[in-house]
Amino acid sequence: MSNRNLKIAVQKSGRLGDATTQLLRKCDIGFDNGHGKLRSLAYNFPLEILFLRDDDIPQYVADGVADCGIVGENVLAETDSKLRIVEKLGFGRCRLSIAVPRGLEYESVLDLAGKRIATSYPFLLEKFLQEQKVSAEIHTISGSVEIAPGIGLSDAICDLVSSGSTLFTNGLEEVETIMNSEAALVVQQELSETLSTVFESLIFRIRAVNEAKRNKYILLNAPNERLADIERLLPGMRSPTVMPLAQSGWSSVHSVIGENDYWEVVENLKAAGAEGVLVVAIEQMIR
Ligand code: PRT
Ligand code: ZN
Repeated sequence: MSNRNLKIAVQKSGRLGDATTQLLRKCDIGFDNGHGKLRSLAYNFPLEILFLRDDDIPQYVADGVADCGIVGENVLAETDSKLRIVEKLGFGRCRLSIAVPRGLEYESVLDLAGKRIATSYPFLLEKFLQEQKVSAEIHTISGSVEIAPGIGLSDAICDLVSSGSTLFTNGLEEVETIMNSEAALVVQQELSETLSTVFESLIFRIRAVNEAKRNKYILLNAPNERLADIERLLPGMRSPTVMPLAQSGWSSVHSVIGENDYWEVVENLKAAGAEGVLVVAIEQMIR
């Protein structure tokens, strides 16, 4: 038991499937995920990947069939899962919302009283309505929730929304947000010492990949007399690297900048005399 591989449950296909595979590959974990495969053993990391339906992932991890998993927070919340979220992964972002036919008069959540609401998220909807002290009729359906009002099955819906185009196409309007969600890495409470070590290495890699996504590597040329200003704009991981160019009086400056203030920093660098600015994506970043 103690020498077995770490088992991770991931979505077989669907909205989280590709991003999850990409994340593991960026972590330099190589595996074959050909169609129809239920499990796959990584070639170069002690990891076994189980491909499942997303709804089943929390239970499989809780039962110990898998040691950890990657699943949407919405699924964890709907199944009232007690699994520990170790890391939010920044993909599969969406929100669970209530929507009503566009043009319907809607002032507040109290307008839902006595209404029929179709959803695949009865647990979270019920909890929300209770918190809001609103009594409504919940119709649980497993898919195509957005068509329910149009065919007269319900007065409102409660479903996941990302771009909002499904609601728009079906003449619906978002009126309440119950929760925001993204994909998360979850783990069983108790892992053996060996499996914990492997899991820690996996988190280390995932964090390095995600940190890299939030940053860019920047290279530029600057006249030496402007270096002080430019260095102030580029704190980097510790401080920027400054190297002389072949042309005297000029230096090459290398550093890392965060994606949030990226454009502002680049504009300020240009104003401070930077030339020949190159920006490169980072594969992995360990602080
Ligand atoms: O087969 P399996 O059971 O594994 O997959 P599934 O069909 O149940 O799930 P899937 O692949 O559709 O979604 C997997 C996970 O992706 C969800 O649990 C969420 O965590 C996440 N996610 C992110 C979404 C969306 N965005 C999303 N937009 N899941 C579903 N949708 C649907 C939504 O239900 C609605 O039908 O997309 C439509 C709305 O999208 P927009 O862009 O038009 O607003
Ligand atoms: Zn599902």
